Amino acid sequence: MATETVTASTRVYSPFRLIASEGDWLDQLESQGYAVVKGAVPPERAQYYQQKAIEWLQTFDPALDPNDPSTWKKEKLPVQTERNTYEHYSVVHEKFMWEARQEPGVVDAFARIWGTHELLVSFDSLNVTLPNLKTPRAPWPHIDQAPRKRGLHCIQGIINLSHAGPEDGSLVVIPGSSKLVEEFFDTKTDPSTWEWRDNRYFDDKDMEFFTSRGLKPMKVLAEPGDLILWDSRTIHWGGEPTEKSNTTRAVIYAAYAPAKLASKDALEEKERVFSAWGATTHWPHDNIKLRDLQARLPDGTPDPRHRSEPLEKPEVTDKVLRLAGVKAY
Ligand SMILES: *[C@@H]1O[C@H](CO)[C@@H](O)[C@H](O)[C@H]1NC(C)=O
Ligand SMILES: *[C@@H]1O[C@H](CO)[C@@H](O)[C@H](O)[C@H]1NC(C)=O
Ligand SMILES: CC(=O)N[C@H]1CO[C@H](CO)[C@@H](O)[C@@H]1O
Repeated sequence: MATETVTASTRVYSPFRLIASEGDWLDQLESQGYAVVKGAVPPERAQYYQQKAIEWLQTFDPALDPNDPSTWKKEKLPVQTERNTYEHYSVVHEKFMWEARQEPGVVDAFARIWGTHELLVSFDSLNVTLPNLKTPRAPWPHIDQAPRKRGLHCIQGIINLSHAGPEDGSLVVIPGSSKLVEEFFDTKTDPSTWEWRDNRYFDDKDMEFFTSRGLKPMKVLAEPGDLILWDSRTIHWGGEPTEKSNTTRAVIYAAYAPAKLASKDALEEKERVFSAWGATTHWPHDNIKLRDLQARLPDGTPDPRHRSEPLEKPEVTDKVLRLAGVKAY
């Protein structure tokens, strides 16, 4: 993917297309912009990751019992992003996070998407949300691909570790929106406003373009071990649980892309991020930026509980180094 300096209207086209066969999840990913790969992670493994995620929270608050709401103290939990995810304290590189990223069923799903096992993985966050402990957030429709990038550039993934029923928090998508965003940008926006950032929010007026064409939001339901996939051009947001939900939502965000799509600069930056045990964006091969390593309290001061490395370091095998982009395939 070329990333040379361009004028405002220049578009970067991807040569990739999803090759699906009848009735397959790839079909749905292509036509609707999202899909669920059932049972990508065996149930006992999903339970193990979920347990490890809870244990990680308990290293901040040993009294935390996920089954006893009276023990949930928001102020004792590690600092979260405004999107309710954990990306500080090197959690992104905890051993269980890397084990999850290497789950054969997850890696194989992405290998089918891209037609190669020579993949890079994102260093993305963990979401563990205790029910009714967060203030509900209004929908925040967005895509994670720059308006200038055209065609398929990135598929995102959620390794779902908890039950996501109609009342629970889960990913909300606008099925079919991946097919319309380019037309939206071309007809409703000014190319000089297009940024390189792989992120674009849609306000109520923008959303009319999609709703007037019959598109509607849909919460993606999933069971522990399922892999939720979506095209970065699909409009989506993190859906809120209702008051009826009593499920602790646990998910790991992980996206994979062919190593050969990464530029030399992107690989160098990825190596830098990896050696700092840092987090990047949702993207595995491009849009690599070291996020602020330092956890900050709501008043902006550094969190004294800061950790500069994982509590349980991953086993740094060749496989891990290749997925991390540190070692070439
Ligand atoms: C994390 O999960 C919670 C609960 O479902 C949700 O409200 C939040 O938006 C999620 N974060 C992201 C980035 O999707
Ligand atoms: C959640 O709610 C369901 C239905 O009300 C109930 O059967 C289940 O035991 C509850 N689980 C927890 C962990 O509270
Ligand atoms: C902590 C957590 O999310 N637990 C849920 C995981 O998924 C199982 C099966 O759907 C639920 O029963 C748990 O409550």
